[in-house]
Amino acid sequence: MSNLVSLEQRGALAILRIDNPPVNALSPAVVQGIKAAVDRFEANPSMRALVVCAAGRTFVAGGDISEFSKPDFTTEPFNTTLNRIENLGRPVVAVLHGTVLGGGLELAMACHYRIAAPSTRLGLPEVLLGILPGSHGTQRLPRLVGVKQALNMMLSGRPIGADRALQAGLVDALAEGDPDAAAVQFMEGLVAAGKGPRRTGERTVSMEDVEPDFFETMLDEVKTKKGAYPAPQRIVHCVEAAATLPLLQGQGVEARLFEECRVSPQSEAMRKLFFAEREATRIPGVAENVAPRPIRKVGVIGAGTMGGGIAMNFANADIPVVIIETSQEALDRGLGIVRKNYENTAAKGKLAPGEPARRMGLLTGSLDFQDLADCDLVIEAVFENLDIKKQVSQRLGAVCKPGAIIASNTSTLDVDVLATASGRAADFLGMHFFSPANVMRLLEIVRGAQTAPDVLATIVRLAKTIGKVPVVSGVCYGFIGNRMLESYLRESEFLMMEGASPAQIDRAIQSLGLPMGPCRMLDLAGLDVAAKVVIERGKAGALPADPSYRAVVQKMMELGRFGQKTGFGYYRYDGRTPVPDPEVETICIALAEKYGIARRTGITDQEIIERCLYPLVNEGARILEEGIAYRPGDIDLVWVNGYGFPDYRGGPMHLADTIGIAKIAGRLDHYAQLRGDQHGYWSISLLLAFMAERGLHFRDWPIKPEN
Ligand code: T1G
Repeated sequence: MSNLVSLEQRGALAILRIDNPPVNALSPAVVQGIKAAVDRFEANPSMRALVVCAAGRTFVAGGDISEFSKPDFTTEPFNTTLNRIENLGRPVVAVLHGTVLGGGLELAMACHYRIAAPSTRLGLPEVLLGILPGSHGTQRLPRLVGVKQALNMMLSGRPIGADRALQAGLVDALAEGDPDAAAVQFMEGLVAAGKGPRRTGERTVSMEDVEPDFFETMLDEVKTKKGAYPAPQRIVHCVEAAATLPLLQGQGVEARLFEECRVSPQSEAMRKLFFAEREATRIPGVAENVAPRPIRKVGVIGAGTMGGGIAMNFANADIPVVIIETSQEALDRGLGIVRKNYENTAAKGKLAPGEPARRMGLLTGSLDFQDLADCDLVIEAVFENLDIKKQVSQRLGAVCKPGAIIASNTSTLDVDVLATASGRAADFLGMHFFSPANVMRLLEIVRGAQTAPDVLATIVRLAKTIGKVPVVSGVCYGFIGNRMLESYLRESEFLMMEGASPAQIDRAIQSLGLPMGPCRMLDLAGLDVAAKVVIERGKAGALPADPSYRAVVQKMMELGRFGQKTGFGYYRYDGRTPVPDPEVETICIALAEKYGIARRTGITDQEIIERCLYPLVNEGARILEEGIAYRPGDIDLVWVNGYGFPDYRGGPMHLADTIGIAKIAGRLDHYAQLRGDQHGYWSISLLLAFMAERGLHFRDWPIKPEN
């Protein structure tokens, strides 16, 4: 037997235990070990029943994702063993705890009975990796819980709790206390009751409450909502096969469609993001075993849109929050918006009825900074102005207790300047949330020059607690995301002055899979907000010596065209619906004339994509060169979780690899020739040039340009 899988006999029972830390992933060795254990069980009739369980913090959390890109990867050996387990002549019970996901739940469903610890979560999250359950999950789950519940679980990828699993018939009992003892007791009960194997595969899928055109409707729905993803449609086909074909034929359909997903570029991109998310928590210079500081109470300065959203994240994680405002009226308004937000979510059935009140109970409003004195972390989310933020940082440095962490939600300003103002630079860092802060998953953590390692480790860990994807950035203008966004917005404005309409620009960018293009995005965020950032940078002398630089957004603000909130910006708005506005073209024609920019027709979508995306990738390479970001994967996480970049494209750096680094470098050079490069907009970063010359890709990271 391998040390990853053991088979122990206890009286008439055999205990098959998987032990492959940290999450008992089904590596080839584990799959081999399970097969060997089943061989031994089959060969030993004195073993009257089999208990399948796992050591450590969780039962099997799925197939080993790191194996899926291997050309010879196959689910066949594991699947054969699953059918053998199901067809055993003696009862088999799976004892579940932790997160029973993917192949782990499929193993459990091949067993005849399932008992679970009350805190167990069960799910088939494969769709989040761009694949579908490939070990009979699409065939056995509908037989156990019905078509609708099964599709809901497989199309959302969300796990369900043990209670719901019990109600749904996915598990047979909840096991309090020692799982082994519970298993022995459960099996002895079975044997005493003379109950034998109960094969899920022999069940038929109940079509009782299923409309005749159900699968057709579902297919249309997923094609509309998730057309760019290979897996959802195939999941519907697999479940339809489960409902209409015998088990083995259904398994055949599943195996074929699983393979189509596995080898798809979309799944490769999404799997890469899975590991990038884990890798992003490793911070150079911060040991993995640094003890985090305790965060039991949080303070938030500012109850505006960002402050309110930030506070909700902590209340959602049961961490009490003090929210500070300058006036009672502002405080009441801010807390009122948070309450409304919770009530709306509950009204949609996404929060239990009592939850809005309970979470509001964790939020305390105050006008007094002294009420922050016992907070472990304080985040300032005041107006994006350097002087105001310096004053607030200074006050926090004075009022916060020793050991408290002080953070700024600035999206652009110099965190080291704010850290110095606080007088506690080692306890200071940036926590850049994205609007709406209670929804967007990204948390850009800005590491100051003096931020202490335990402060970083604390906030990276806290990010996971509040359901965020942490990415650490060094200090520079706009950190990782907004810095790369700058060139993307610059080119979108030049394209408008040259003759492309906002609608054409947005359509071209949306063809990449982004939910909206730059014009619609800024209209939503507010053209006044965007213009003020440019003007502030101009005052700080941080803009190129180009009078036409970001001239369109500044003109829009001048004309009071702030975007959706004023009913017109790059578009005119009919409610929330953007409508092309010929007035914008008039404005751009005038600006083009003012700055001597030639207008032209026939600007292609491809040119728009190249001029918006390639400089963004080039800036990403510069950010890697400077060590502002530690890995290309970190940059991809920023764009996927903060800017709506489609996960099935893996992020801009992954997409650049699929386009080809040499091609991108060539096109940057092309535009430098075509447009002139007096302002360095098209100058190729050292890293990108180095990679292009040597045929390297971002996936070859780490790359040192000098050698
Ligand atoms: N394969 C390989 N490595 C995995 C893994 C997996 N399935 N799950 C986790 N890891 C690694 C992870 O990279 C990290 O490594 C460490 O374990 C701890 O993870 C046929 C084919 C289980 C909820 O999609 O959702 O089954 O960084 O930091 O926050 O149908 O991990 O320490 O080196 O995330 O406590 C389906 C994926 C696979 C579940 C735990 N299963 N995992 O979260 O720890 S497809 C999944 C998770 C499948 C079959 C198909 C989470 C977790 P390192 P962690 P965590």
